[in-house]
Amino acid sequence: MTAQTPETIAYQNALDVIAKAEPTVAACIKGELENQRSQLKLIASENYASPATLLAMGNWFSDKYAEGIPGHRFYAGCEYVDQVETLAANHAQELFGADYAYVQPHSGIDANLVAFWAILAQRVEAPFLAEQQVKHVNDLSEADWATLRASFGNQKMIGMSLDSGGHLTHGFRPNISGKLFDQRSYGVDPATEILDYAAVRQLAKEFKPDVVVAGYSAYPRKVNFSIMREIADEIGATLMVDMAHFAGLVAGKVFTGDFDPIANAHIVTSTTHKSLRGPRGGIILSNDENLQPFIDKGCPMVLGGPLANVMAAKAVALSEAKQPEFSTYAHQIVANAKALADGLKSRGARLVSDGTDNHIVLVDVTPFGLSGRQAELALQDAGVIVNRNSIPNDPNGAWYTSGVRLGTPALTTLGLKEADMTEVADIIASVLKAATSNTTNAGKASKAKYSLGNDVIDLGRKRSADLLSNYPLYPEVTLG
Ligand code: DSN
Repeated sequence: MTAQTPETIAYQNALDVIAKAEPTVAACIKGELENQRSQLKLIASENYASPATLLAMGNWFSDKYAEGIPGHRFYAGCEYVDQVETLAANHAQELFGADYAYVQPHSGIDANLVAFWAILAQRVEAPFLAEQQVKHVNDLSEADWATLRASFGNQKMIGMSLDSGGHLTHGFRPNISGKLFDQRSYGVDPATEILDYAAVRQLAKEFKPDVVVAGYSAYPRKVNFSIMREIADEIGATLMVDMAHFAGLVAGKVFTGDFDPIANAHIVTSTTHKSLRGPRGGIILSNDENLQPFIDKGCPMVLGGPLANVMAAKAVALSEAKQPEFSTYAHQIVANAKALADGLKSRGARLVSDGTDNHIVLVDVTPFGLSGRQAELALQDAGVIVNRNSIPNDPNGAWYTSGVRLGTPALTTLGLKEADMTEVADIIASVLKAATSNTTNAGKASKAKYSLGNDVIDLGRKRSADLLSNYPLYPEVTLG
């Protein structure tokens, strides 16, 4: 009998303990691992964190309240929370070459909210308090407070349009950022589907936003943040970059120089769980010392108490990302995305912008006669997990969409290389070519119903499973 690994012992024992309290939860945790092991994960925003990162989250740090910042808490007994928060921030600063890091945000949305309020506090609140010659908002009269509150709502922002790949938190009406800021969108050139910097500059000059947001969740190209900074500086705006999707490519030194957000923006937000491969959570970086004191006020201004267990896991993951292997990993993510793009193109697919510079490949599925919804479901049948996504000027709207977004961070973590991505492209193309759109009960073309032969489903599943059998997920974990 072979000796059990520490990871197997840790997880097997943890599941036994959980099963004693609530067996269904233990069964679901096991089921999730089996699911993830059996599917080709191409969700661009997902990854597989290391067992060390995952284990750092499951402990008594979760029991501790620690509102405030290290050394300045609203609760006693925070010495170990202070240590892990400071460690995570130090790792983040070193990894990204930033003067300052705030590791408390619970998610990317939270990180963006903290950033927006920090920018508003710096640009609107602080000058108003100085003008009124008071130090604190509680020192303002009711009338002055009403004036300040009204002026918060008069701020303007520009961000990338949703169908060009922007994110809902970049000033769109369904999100709180759209209710907070008057927003206008910039987009891609209709012919090339690549960001049109001249149009961004023109919009900025005409609309005069206070905040220029750059970053994306479904744009398959790199962004020149040096040009975005020039545009922001020309109008006196604050440049905020949301690098949630591509933080791993920044950490791994794929995006450097003009393409490095930290070197160019006033403030940078991110998640920690996407290409960065850490725990689910958010982070903020800044080289602007004027903004840093306001970011520090994120909790309790916007955030609930920091999750010390997740900050501990962030420290583990950021330490992993500082190793040279992480840079190799980040470069392989992009090499794999390019191989996937080439494989799909040579099999007849049309890609938004005709390719990729990052981890994302956005496929226009309309030439296959499908909506994004139909393509997503057909691929799932064959064991390929993707998400449907709008494409520029999408005729099918945000729910059904006309595209599927593919991302390579997770499969690259498993160890897949370019030749494997050609096989992935072939599996995807065979499903998209075989799937057909059905009609609704009223006889109209359906955007949701589709048909896919069992032979195609079975073959797709077999090929996906065969490929994955070469690259097992968490091979150090064997559950009984
Ligand atoms: N959910 C993330 C993504 O899939 O891109 C963004 O919020």
